[in-house]
Amino acid sequence: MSEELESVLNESRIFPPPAAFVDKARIAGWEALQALREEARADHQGFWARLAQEKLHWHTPFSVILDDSRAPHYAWFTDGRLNVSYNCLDRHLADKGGKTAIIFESDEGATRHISYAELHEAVCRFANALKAQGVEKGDRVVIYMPMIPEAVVAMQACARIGATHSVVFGGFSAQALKDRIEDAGAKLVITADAGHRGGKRVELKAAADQALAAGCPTVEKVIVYRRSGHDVPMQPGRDIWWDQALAGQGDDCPPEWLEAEHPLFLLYTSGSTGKPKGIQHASGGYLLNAVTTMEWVFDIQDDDVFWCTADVGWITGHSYVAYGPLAVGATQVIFEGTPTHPHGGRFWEICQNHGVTIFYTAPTAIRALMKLGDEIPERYDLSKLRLLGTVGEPINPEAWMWYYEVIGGRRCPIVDTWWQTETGAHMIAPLPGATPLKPGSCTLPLPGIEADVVDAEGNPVTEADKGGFLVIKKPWPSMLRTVWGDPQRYYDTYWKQFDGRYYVAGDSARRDQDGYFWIMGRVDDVLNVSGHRLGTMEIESALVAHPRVAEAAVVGRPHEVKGEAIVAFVVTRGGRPSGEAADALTAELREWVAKEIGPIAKPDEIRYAEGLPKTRSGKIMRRLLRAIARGEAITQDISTLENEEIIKQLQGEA
Ligand code: 7RM
Repeated sequence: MSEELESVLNESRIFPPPAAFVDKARIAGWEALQALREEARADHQGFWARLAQEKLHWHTPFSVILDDSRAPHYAWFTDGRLNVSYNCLDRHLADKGGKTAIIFESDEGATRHISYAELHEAVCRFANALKAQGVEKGDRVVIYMPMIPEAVVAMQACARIGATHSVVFGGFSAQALKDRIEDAGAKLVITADAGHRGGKRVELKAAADQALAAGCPTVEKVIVYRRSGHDVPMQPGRDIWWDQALAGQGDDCPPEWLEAEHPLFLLYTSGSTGKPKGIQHASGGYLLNAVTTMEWVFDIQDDDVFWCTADVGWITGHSYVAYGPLAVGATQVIFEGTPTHPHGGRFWEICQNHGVTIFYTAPTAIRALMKLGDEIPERYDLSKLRLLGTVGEPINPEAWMWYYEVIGGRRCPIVDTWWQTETGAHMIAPLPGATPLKPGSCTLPLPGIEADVVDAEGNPVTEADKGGFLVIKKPWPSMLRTVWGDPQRYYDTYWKQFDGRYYVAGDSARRDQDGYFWIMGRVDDVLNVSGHRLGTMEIESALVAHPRVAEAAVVGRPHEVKGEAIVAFVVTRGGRPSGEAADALTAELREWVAKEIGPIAKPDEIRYAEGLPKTRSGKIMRRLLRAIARGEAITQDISTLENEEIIKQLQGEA
């Protein structure tokens, strides 16, 4: 059995930065990027200190750059004081008060423009309302809101007064909400009567009531934003309408000057056990990397219209909706709805109508929209777009090319950004005016980020295209600080594997002959077939390159001879095949994969369904698929599953 992960994906196209883009880019050309990397390599701490001084407003300047005395509980800029909300709002007022901060489009299509001055006023008033409800510095506030500007107002208001927020995605169930409220020990919950998504009402207040009825003893108050206007029961003494909470509150709310390490937020993410982990982020370091990546990776400019489609319930909606774009004084679009309601051109219509210049979304959305055909995006004027981005999972080269050609008109670089809830900001990503692109690769680590691929002993994998563990070898400002209330779990999950020396991302990756990083999937997604370790993503990528395949997920199942057998779950274009048609397609796909990758990667079994089980953020639930492939009973929590009915199809029972 070979120790290494073997890479079988072969992608050789290279796209250098277009000259017209380089001309105007913040970091223009390879040499400019290399100069930044060199600066960081020569003096890691000095590099981050320089940027922290230049990019952030400090009320009290820091003298300590990095405190590693409790490593791997690292702390940055420890004796400095700042306020994240001040950095996102107040500091723009003098020259950008009238500039649009948020262009909001509701599910129904109504739009609102909110200037920096208006957003500042709204945040200050709501911060005063929180204080009036008894929220103090250090208290936890859970935010369970639709994707509306008030969600950002609530987050920024917490940041202003030093309350630590924990946003729970509005698509999560009452049970998931309760678990998170209890783990965080929240004093106050901010929610809405309901949300609107894809023409449907999401009953947020009802779910919050259910969560609170089942426990949550620390919650004293619930503030309810009236989004929908339908009747919801309000519990006297506990529940208060958003407007009532604001009544009589002035717009003067001086920011709390907080230590750089003050916990800005907790964000829960699922781990390998059932209990979600409260990923704890700090203030100064987090905001610094939100800003540097807005500048480096998104090349943000004063006249850009930036649109990150992520919900604020995910880390992407924290760093690239609620904080990053505001910290750099940008104009951004916030959209409440879904990509295909009321029609499959909704995203492209929004890009056209609001003049979006930078568009950032997930591969799952790109593939879903690609499936609808080129005629739809071709109906819209997408000529203002200048930069595209992806995040969340590896993008298969076929989807990359479609995004590049049909959406970007071969004019827009694509930034494939690898990062995690835990990393706070982009870690491995191109700079669009400097880095030549390869479809499917997130390219190279950002300046100041010491990423590497190592073997089981922690030694760098030096051979090209050999896989290994993706690690980060030096602390960086926006790294998670701990798992809330569970420092042991922080150590065990992220540091133990290499005795505290490296941050372990839990992804496998390889580097090609140019040093480019190719993410192969989560470490537990790696298959070992006859001694060959294969990334599931590479087989999936081969499958989706077949014209009949819309989506594919591949998992392993124990096999007596081969170690693992390959089971593929496939969604086809144009209806789910059955009987002889399914058998014929299976034979064809097996040959196809053999041709694309090699006979070793041929799926042993292919099951067809109308969809794949995904979390609400669009990630395929691989542990669930593994259980299904093995014919095991399903023990994992499927309450957050978007589409429960397809389970039967995948089990072969429907
Ligand atoms: C931002 C986010 C993190 C996991 C990560 C990877 C996968 C994210 C990419 C990617 C390949 C990418 N945070 N992932 N980005 N894989 N290419 N560009 O998604 O905490 O929710 O997920 O997502 O496995 O470890 S997250």
